[in-house]
Amino acid sequence: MLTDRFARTDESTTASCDTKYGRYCGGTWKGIEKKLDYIQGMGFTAIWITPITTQMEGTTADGSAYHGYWQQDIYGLNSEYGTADDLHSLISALHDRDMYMMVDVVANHMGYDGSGDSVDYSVFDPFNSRKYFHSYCEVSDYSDQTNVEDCWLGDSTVSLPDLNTERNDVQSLWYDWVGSLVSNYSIDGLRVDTVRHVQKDFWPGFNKAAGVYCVGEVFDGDAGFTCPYQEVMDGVLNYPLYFPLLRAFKSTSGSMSDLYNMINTVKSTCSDSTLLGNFIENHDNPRFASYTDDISLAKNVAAFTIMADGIPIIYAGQEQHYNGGSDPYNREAVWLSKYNTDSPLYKLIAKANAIRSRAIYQDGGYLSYKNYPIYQDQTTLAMRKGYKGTQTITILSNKGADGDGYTLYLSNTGHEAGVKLTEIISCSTITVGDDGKVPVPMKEGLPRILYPSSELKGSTLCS
Ligand code: ABC
Ligand code: CA
Repeated sequence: MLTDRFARTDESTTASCDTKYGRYCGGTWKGIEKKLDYIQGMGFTAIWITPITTQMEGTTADGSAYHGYWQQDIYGLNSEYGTADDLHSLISALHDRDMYMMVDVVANHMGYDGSGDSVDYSVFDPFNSRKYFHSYCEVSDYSDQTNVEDCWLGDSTVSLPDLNTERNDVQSLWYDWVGSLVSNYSIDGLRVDTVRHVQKDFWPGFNKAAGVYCVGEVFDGDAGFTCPYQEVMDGVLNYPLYFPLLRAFKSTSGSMSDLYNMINTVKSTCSDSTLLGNFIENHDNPRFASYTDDISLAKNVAAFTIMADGIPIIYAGQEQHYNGGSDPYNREAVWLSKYNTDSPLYKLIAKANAIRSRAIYQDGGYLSYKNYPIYQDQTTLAMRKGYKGTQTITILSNKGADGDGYTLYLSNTGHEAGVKLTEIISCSTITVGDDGKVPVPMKEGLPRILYPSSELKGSTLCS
């Protein structure tokens, strides 16, 4: 979630928030704490919040620092979100529920109200001198890694002074900082910003000093480029899968084979696909529903995100089928949905998370078992995750809500003839045929998730 956009201390569900202005809308850590039931009700066990550090103040033509990526003082907190006590209180509340806190952190840059050649470095704490930074140039060529690492993000309105992360003093400051941050607040994991903009050899020390799971942002769809970052950090956001996933489901004519192939490519190229962060939405890309308002397509991408290898990430507002386009329009206030727990995607996500949790509960090896596609046709992709007897079989369709009803006879599920399976989305029971094929009832382009009925005994799922 973006902290500023999730929930307010006053629990207002009407406070206005016009995304186009790029200003603070009033979300806080206290607000989040009050809405943990809403998050936990979908089956989530962790939240990822915006960077917490003190930001550049004021409003510019690029808006203000409501998103948290324009820090100036890394030892202070962003008072717009609350106090240190509020943050501690939120984290304790999470831990009391056996949930985790993941905080977003930025080591690549600071933020400055002005162009790169006009920076007053004394405003930064601790990097209060020009010597800590790379000399000014703008990132302009993503095919040139030196340019990407040494030049600056941002623009001439708000520049993002790029730290000289090769310097030993900069490295020690960051490593000490991240270690203290994690221990002072009992943080459980980090989302690390702009990882591709810092030289690789900076990251192992950072990850080690953090001492918790780190998932890095390497915004690139090429597995050959992105996966190697998993050698220097626990995990990366699954941008390689994001693009084919979007293409497969953003219309009823998307390519399933690109997605099929990418599942295998990521698995063979990244060192561990089960530690990647899967998503179809985030605060940098247009909402899924900005491409199509088809609810079945949205259900399929959500189901895929949760049932594939890796850590499922749902961007707050996705469960309400928000449809904002590019930044800043994709940053709608979640409170305006009134936190509707009856929305179709809220319920779908809750179900998919529930069966995933059940599969983990029934088999401790479920999460590390590597998912693989078992079937594809023009509109369908099926995949298996989990050892024989406790595997989930997920069948995805891009036929859309107008899709016809039919039976898909599915092979290669790993199930023997006669075994009874529960289809979790419709709560129907299916028996594996004598030929070993599973007759899957397809309808309205809905996703299907199959799990052995015997393994659901004692669970409330579909009972
Ligand atoms: C915003 C708008 C700007 C506007 C400005 C005033 O406000 O985006 O248009 O001019 C923060 C804020 C943003 C703000 C920026 C800049 O700061 O959230 O609202 O911009 O001031 C992270 C965060 C992101 C954050 C920053 C900066 C970094 O998630 O929220 O932004 O701390 C690059 C970076 C990536 C960054 C992302 C926004 O930009 O690498 O770290 N995200 C290519 C490049 C990518 C690049 C991407 C977008 O374009 O390879 O590295 O990301 O510019 C695929 C390819 C990809 C390719 C895509 C487009 O196509 O495989 O490689 O990505 O096919
Ligand atoms: Ca850099």
